[in-house]
Order: sequence, then structure tokens, then C-alpha cells
Amino acid sequence: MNLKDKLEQLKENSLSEIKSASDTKKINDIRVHVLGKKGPITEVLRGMRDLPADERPKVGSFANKVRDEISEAITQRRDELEIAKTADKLEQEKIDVTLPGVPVKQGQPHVLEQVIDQIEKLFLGMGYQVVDGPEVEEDHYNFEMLNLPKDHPARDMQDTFYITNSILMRTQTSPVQARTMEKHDFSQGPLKMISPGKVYRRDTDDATHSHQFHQVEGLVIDKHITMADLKGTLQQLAKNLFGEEREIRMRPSYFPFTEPSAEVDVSCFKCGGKGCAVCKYTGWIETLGAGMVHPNVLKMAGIDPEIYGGFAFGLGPDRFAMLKYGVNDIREFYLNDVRFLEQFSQKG
Ligand code: 2NL
Repeated sequence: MNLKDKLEQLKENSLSEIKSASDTKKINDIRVHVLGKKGPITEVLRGMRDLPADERPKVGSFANKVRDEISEAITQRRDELEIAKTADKLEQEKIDVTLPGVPVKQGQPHVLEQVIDQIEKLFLGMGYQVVDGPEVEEDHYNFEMLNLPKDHPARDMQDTFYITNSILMRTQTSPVQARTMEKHDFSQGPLKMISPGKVYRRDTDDATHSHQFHQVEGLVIDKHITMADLKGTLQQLAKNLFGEEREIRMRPSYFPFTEPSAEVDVSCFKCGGKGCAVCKYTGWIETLGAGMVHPNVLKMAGIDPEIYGGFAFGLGPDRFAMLKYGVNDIREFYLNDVRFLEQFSQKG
């Protein structure tokens, strides 16, 4: 067979092989095999040495033409395969955007957080600041500054988690108030604050006791503060939390850090005061402790009790939430069983 026929045949074979190549690897193999240094085209061009001189240009240009055609066919087939591959991938990764989605569970703030948020909103609206402080506290701020010296019998009233002799888990949030009073610059105006947060007591947990619970304490110090200011403030709080129709009443009580002191009852939100199971047929529910800040407490914070006075109160969000939602075991708040928590969803 002469060189020209050989090339012609090579071309036919290669083109049909290229056409039937089904992946890019096969195409690359063909390129290397047919057009490479050891391939048949190179061989033909090398064999031209044996041709008569006048035939060389014709055969040479024909060989080049065959090589170009094969090269062109390879490029074209490779492009086709790439496009097909992409199309195939797109087909396989197709997403049906009309399929219904998997619902994502929506959480909400813990019910105690919801109660605390509501109290914070109310007091922020009345110009109070919300202040945080350490839960691991010094004896000095937790007891001493609140008129509970070391030998005071009232210290026995609360069993305390001591870390060392002088470091403890706070039993109230009043140490936050003590720290704030101590720093307050009265030339800038009165002190009005609430301090919400976790507190700790050495109690055995049961339906009504938890070794860790919550407290919100409030404190106002200025010139000319009276018990009427306290009563009006607590009236607002009771209405905000339990309904516009609620009334409060104050009964004499005792706290070491206030004088006089009072227990505060709210008219029953369930029966409106007529008497029912919720208020144990008294018409009233005990909700808060409060009083006028004891002069010793002011003195210890460096405030002159002859010039300044104030009121303070303390309430338990746990108890509020139990009353409001009819929860009869305080431990429910701390078990974090989603089935319990999701009952307090804030969604409409
Ligand atoms: C209660 C009683 C109360 C206070 C807390 C307080 C704080 C300072 C000064 C004076 Cl810095 N008083 N706090 C006052 C009266 C009562 O809590 O039964 N809480 C649940």
C-alpha cells in the first residue's frame, strides 16, 4: 500500500474510533496513540525519506492535512463529551423545588426568661437600669452590707453554699444592689435599678424547693422617697404581671435589710378575690417581700441616711411562673424537658 492510501486508511480508522469514544480518557488515549511521537503519522512523515524528492511535498502536505483533521475531530469529540457530562451531572443533581420542606422546630426563650423579660421591660419603661453581677460572691456583699453581720440570727434563715470562709454562692441578688449603691454618684440623679438573676440555697430539692432558683430585686434611692412610692410601684408590677384589675395589700413583716418591712399580696388573678383553690380561699396571693431600705444598709454603702432614703423589693420569677401557669413542681423549670418547655411558645 502506498503512503497516501495508508494515510487515508489511518484517517478513516481514527475518525471512526474517535466518533465512538465514550469518555475523555479514551479520547486522550487516541490522541497519544495516533498523533504521538511513536504514532503512525510520525512514522509516515519519517518514511518520506525514501520517496522521490518531487513526491515529498504532496505526501507531506496530505499527511499534515490528515493530522489536522484527526486533531480537529479529537477536539470536537472531547467538547461533545464534556457537554454531555455536565448535562448528565445537572440531571442527576436536579432538585425538586416543589417538594414540601422538612419543618424546622422553632424554639423560644425559657418560661422563666419570659417572666424576667416582662419585668425588665416594665421597669426599663419606668427609667430603671437592669444590672448584672457575680453569682460567686463575697460574704461582704451578700450578707455584711445588707445588715446581716456574722453573728446575726437571720443568717441562719438561709442555708448557704460556701466556697471558702468568705466566698459563697449568692443567696439573693441584693449583693448586685450593694455593689451598685456603693459606686453610685448621686450628683448624677437617683438610683433606680433591678437585678434579675440566679440565686442559690442549700435546700433539698422538692416540689417547692430548688437549690438554684431566680430572683428579681428592685431598689430606688433618692431624697424624699416614701412608702407610697413603693406601694405605687408594686401596684404597677402586680397589674402588669397579673392583669389590670389586680389590687395589692401590704402586711407588716421583717427583713434585716429593710425597716419597715412588708409582705405583699396580690388579689387573686383566678377568682378576682372571691376565693378559690389558687388563693386557698383567701382572695389574696403572697407574691413579694419589700420595705424601706434600712439606714444601716445605706450607711454601709457610704450613703447618708439623713439625706437619702429608698425602697427595695424582692420577688421570685419561679413562683410567679408557677402561679401564672399552674405549674405545681418548681423542678420542672430545671429539668429542661422539651415537652414541658414548648408549652410556653410565644408564637401567636
Ligand atoms: C423576698 C424578700 C426582699 C429586698 C429584698 C433589698 C436590697 C437592698 C436593700 C434593701 Cl440592696 N433591700 N432587697 C428587700 C426586701 C425584700 O426580698 O421575699 N424575696 C423573694
